[in-house]
Amino acid sequence: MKRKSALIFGASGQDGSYLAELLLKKKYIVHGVKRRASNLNVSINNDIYQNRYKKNKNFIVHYGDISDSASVYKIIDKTKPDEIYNLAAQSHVAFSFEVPEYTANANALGALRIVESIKLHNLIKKTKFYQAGSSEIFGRVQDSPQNENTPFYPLSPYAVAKLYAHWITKNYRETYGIFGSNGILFNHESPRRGVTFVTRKIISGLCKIKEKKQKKLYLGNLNSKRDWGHARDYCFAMWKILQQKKPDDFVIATGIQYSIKQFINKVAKKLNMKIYWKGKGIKEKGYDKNGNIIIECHKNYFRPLDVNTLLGDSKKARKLLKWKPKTHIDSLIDEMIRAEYKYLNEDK
Ligand code: G4F
Repeated sequence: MKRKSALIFGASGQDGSYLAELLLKKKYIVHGVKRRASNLNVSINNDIYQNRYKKNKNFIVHYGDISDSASVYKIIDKTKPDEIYNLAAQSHVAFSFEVPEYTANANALGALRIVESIKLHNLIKKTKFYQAGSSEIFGRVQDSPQNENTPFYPLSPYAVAKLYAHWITKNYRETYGIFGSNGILFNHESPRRGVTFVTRKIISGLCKIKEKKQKKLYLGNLNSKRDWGHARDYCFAMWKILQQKKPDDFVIATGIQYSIKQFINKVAKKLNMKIYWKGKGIKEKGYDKNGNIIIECHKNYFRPLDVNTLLGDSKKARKLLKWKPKTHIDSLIDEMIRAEYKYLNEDK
């Protein structure tokens, strides 16, 4: 039987690495698009990339950039894959306020470049397309929990761009019959998460404070609530979405939410650190048992506009995809703490 082939834009990120592993296990030929970087020490995912795939002849690296039309068209024409996953994005919501145009180019027009290229290369009957959507599009939530029918209300340049990508995928599906599906994914974390995202930042910070390698952790809004799952489970959902007979849109979430402060308390408990909270708003501080301030809020980490609460209802995915999250938040935190200690020891 002929092997299936998949093309992943954003293959060296957290999700790209889990998805590539899954597809290789399923015997796909995997084409991964990666941006060329002058700095070789880019991220831990780069190591995953170098070490795990280097010798795998079923993983083929293509250098390109989602913000460059010619490279997108060229790679799609060259590979003519059965499945395309668009995971490439400027993925940091706070940073999108600093670089709104770049964010729109990568996150909104990136999706357009792919669907247009599927159309231009006559791949509509062959290639299925997965667009990585985000729960950020619910923004100022109009209903709770959020499902596929909840009205959108994006609150950042990131979310506005992701909403364009969502609609252009739907538009090409309805206009040209492209098999284009959106996964509306709620927050998903793992040891491969970048250190600027709040879960990894908290785990990394508290481990270092415990090991006396850092004195304080500075954060922003401690009261926003998120629905956190494991990236590995969510990548499995991406694949399932493309195995359906018809293209469709799916919310992928756990259905449980915690505030940033509750997440900190959970991590601290696992590290046998008790945190005593005092103050309110930006003045709220976390103290250790000796009265030292170990957590403080800093205005630099507050967003001009934040999404205060996100809680997903993934009933549709559970029913039609027969998908459900496998990893409980406690196991996710345990895995992230174990990995953090590994990184700390390697640093030594
Ligand atoms: O970890 P975050 O930066 O994730 P955010 O903004 O929810 O976005 C992530 O999930 C989305 C899915 O819904 C993805 F689309 C997106 O690409 C990304 O993966 O922040 C989570 C919350 C926010 O409310 C933020 O204000 O944590 C709050 N927070 C408080 N202190 C902080 C910090 N966030 C960061 N990054 N750094 C802080 O110091």
